[in-house]
Amino acid sequence: MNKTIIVSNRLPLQVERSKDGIKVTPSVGGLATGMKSVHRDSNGVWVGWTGLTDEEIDKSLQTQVNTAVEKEQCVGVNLTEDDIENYYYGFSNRTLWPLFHYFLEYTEFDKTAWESYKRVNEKFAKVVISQIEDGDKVWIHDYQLLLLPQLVKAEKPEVSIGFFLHIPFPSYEIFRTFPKRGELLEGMLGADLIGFHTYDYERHFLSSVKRIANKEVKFNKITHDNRIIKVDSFPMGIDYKKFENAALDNQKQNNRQKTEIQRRLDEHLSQSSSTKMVLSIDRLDYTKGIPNRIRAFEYFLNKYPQYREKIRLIMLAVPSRSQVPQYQKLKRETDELVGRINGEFSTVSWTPIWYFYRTMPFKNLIDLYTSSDVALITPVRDGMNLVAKEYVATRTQKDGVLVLSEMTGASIEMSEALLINPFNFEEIADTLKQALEMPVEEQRERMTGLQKRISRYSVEKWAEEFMNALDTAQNVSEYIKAEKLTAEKKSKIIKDINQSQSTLLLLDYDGTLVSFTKKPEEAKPDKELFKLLESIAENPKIEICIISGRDKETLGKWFAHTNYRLISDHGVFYRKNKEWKALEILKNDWMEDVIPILETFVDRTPQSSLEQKSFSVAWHYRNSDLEMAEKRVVEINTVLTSLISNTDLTIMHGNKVLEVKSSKANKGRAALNVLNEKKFDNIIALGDDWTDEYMFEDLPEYAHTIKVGLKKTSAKYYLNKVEEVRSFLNTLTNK
Ligand code: GDG
Repeated sequence: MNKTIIVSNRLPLQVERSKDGIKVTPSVGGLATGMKSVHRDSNGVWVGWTGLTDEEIDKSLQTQVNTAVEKEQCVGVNLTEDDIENYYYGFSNRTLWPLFHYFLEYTEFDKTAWESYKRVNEKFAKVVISQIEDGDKVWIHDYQLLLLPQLVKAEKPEVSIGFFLHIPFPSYEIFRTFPKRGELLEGMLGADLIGFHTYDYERHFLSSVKRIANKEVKFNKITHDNRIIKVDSFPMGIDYKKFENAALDNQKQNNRQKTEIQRRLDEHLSQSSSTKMVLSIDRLDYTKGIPNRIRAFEYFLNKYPQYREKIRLIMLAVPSRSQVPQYQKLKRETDELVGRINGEFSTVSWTPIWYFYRTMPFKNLIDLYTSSDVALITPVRDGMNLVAKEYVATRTQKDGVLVLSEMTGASIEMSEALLINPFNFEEIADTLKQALEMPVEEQRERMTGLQKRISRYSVEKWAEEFMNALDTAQNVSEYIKAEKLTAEKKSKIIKDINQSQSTLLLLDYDGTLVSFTKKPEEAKPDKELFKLLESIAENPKIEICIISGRDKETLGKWFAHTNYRLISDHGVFYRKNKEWKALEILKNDWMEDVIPILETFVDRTPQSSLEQKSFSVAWHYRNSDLEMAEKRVVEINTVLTSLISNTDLTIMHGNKVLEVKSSKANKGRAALNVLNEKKFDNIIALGDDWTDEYMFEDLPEYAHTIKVGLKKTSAKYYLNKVEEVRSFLNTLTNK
């Protein structure tokens, strides 16, 4: 049975050394719940670090650890102390985390940490690859493993790989500052499906893919390495039922069953009917906007003194990454701020902030959620923020107000919350007042809307949708009807050559026989290509015809020493027996109107250029910023369409080139011209471009039409790249 291999930095379990050896406790976090159906309920495997370094597990314990972990359907990746220092605390948390959360000033770039990150991603790749069997799928999680998709894809190209980023993907302007930006993108592009929490992160990623990696992006699909990679947003949900049920249990408990914290909370709330509690829960992380929140709370107490002694901010800050200096600094800052405000405002019976710096058991978490009138969640940047959703799930009476930063991914789905800008203290203070004074009917109305959405899109649903999308992601037949030119099909073509009298071999040039170069004039035929074509031409049953958009001077010069048929300028000129003739009588007086217009686009689009041919003008933008160039293409279309409306001119969109030419000439008409002249009972045609589609469409049914690259086509077959074309042509030589 096919399985899913889940990969994350940490395994969803705690491994501890105990007196009797090794103790493994499964953790019950949101991710583990979401993955349950693909992990526990099927024969899935989870690959990740156990939490113990190689130094902590001596050799004698290793087998015990492996066995204990295996029982939980997990496989450990062994990491050393040095790995944790450099890959985890170093590159992941001192480089990627701040960079992706827009904290450029905190982003350190250290070569040793980068090398370690690469090495550890390779360690993960080894373990993942060792687990893969035919038909398996791989789902990789988060920023610690950005290079892993490509490492796995390189070894196992047939395996379907999904990648999900739990943190924001920053805008191009931020991402571009990073020295290893290209490598990170290449790493991610090994996946077949790339998921983000929100459309904004998706949009930022696609922009970097276009502008840094120079890949073709159409809507949410990237063409790369002859694969189509799907990018989509999947807002992660929570285990809604778990939180709702825990809240219901909390209400049912009698005084004896209550926790110490619950009793203290009750005590505070019973002081008067106007006593209110405001809650915040987060890891102590600089992205969570903790100092802003405390300062805004201070501002609130000064602006609305009537709330003193009536409200209390309960702040649970969970220790996190305390080895990293910025986190130590944040801890000091938070301690000082809480101390100062409590010192300034406290009375004998009231302290404004209750501050807990620790983790709490789940039961206490529920005590806090269910006892708080307002949740005040103010991150300055947060991929999603599950705390906001958990608060909503525990409000079984449908009361309570969520005040949420608009910088969280969650805010996009939670429009009934009171949204705030975490940098605007005035707004936070006023919104907090609005929340505290909100009529119950309005609270219920807002909470009902939130609960409907959050309960529907639970973490299980999130995982299910991602897996469904992964299933269809690799199914490229959705877009491409052509079949792969397999060895079997190649043999059939060769058989047809042998059985027929004469075969016409129509070959496009750029992108088919040679790869694209930065400058079109550099893509000259190489020695090997000449040799290959000569060997084919030795077969008297095959006639070669190069059919290209290049001008006749260039083609004529390059192939001067051969006797191949040549068709140039997209079908305007035809060379046979070394004699050129015009297939179409075309004018070019329109150029004086079109060229000045295109020149204004060259001036406004850096790195683009104009090529004037005998009967067409081409605007090349392969070296330009693709995002900008694509906008220009739309503009050019608009400007030129009205100009050419009563002419026989047409605008053609090639591979990073836009060409204006007469519609009277095209490769289809030109190819038919050759066929009218001589009877060929077998035809093979290869091309990569949009312009070759005319040829594929117009050729008789018996032609073997072959598209180069994974693109929409009317051709029957496809090959991936120039190298594959050459290897196919080589089979035609019989050598
Ligand atoms: C990253 C992204 C994205 C907190 N304190 C305690 C405790 N928690 C639990 C909460 C919640 C989780 O931790 C925190 O999740 P968040 O989503 O709020 O934040 P990050 O840890 O930064 O997570 C974030 C997330 O990944 C998922 O993709 O939403 O944007 O930064 O579930 O309940 N749990 C217990 N005791 C505590 O003291 N038991």
